[in-house]
Amino acid sequence: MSAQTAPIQPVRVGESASWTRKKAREFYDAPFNDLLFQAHAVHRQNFDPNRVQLSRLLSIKTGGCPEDCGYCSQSAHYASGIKASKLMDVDTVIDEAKKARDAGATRYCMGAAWRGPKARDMVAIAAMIEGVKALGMETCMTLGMLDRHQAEQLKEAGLDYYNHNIDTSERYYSEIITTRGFSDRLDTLAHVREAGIKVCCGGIVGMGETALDRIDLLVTLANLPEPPESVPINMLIPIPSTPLADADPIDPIEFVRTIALARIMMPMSHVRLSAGRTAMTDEMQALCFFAGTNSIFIGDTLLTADNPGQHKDATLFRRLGIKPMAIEAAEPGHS
Ligand code: SAM
Ligand code: DTB
Ligand code: SF4
Repeated sequence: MSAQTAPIQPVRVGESASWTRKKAREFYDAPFNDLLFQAHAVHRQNFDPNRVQLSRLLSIKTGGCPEDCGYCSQSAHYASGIKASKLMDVDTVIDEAKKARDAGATRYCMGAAWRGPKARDMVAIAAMIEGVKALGMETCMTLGMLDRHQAEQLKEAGLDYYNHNIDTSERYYSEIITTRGFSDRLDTLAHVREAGIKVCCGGIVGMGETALDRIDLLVTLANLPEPPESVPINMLIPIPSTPLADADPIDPIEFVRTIALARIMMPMSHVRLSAGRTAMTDEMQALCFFAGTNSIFIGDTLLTADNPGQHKDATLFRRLGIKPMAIEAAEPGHS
């Protein structure tokens, strides 16, 4: 650590004390090298720094969503040009999952553009979970809000992870989404946790939020009764015709600071470099891996937007000496 700068308190691994905004801000605002040094040290104590978990996404029900999330191509409130479709049939989903497994993904994440699932959808959803698990993959679903019973149904079908993002700080949330509140998100997260499903929860940066909003997003996540096992950090993919189409891109250094802070505050969680990698240089992604990110989506599409694709990622991994992580090593707390 530089002798000229005030030392930042080292983080004890596994520390479960609650995080304050002030403490988080000290890390976020520290000289970049100090922040990265600390984040990387925490990362190495908990994970193999040269292994990255690979997930693959599929949109099982696209577009026509009644919610008004200002970043989303799938909201019916904006004319983004995405055609609405019905829920995909179970066999197609399983065939796609097989392709993802053969391309190296160990977790299959299925997303639906719903406010929440309807009772009539649950049979097909359960069959998708069972079918994908039978391929030897971990399963993740993101279907919008869940009540207690729906969370239990997903658990019974064998679901490993549920993705439900809080997206930003509580303060900024209502500027991005008006059709549901921040507390609705927390309620669903509690139902998922109580049902015994692992939590995947993160946010989006680059939506015009302040550094303090990014810090508060991470403080909320780290202070959940149990931090999420998986923390996706998305960089906004600006979608034409949505309210955030012209948002100013985030400074890459601020983005890396956000990743580093997530790693320090949630030392045992997988931090996923999620949406937005097509707009990142290899050097920016390399810094993110150094700062502690250790999960990505592979394949050339996310839900509706582009992702770097197999060739680009294979080249990046080769350049950095990074290898895919096996399922057992992806178990929370494994090092
Ligand atoms: N409808 C469900 C929900 O909102 O929970 C699941 C699907 S939703 C598309 C999953 C997450 O993708 C959102 O919470 C958001 O964090 C992220 N996302 C959506 N559009 C994005 C975009 N244009 N750029 C970056 N992240 C995005
Ligand atoms: C998450 O945090 N990011 C993924 C996943 N969870 C479901 C979704 C990214 C979506 C990017 C925009 C799109 O493909 O439409
Ligand atoms: Fe619907 Fe999810 Fe998109 Fe919001 S983020 S509009 S809930 S699909």
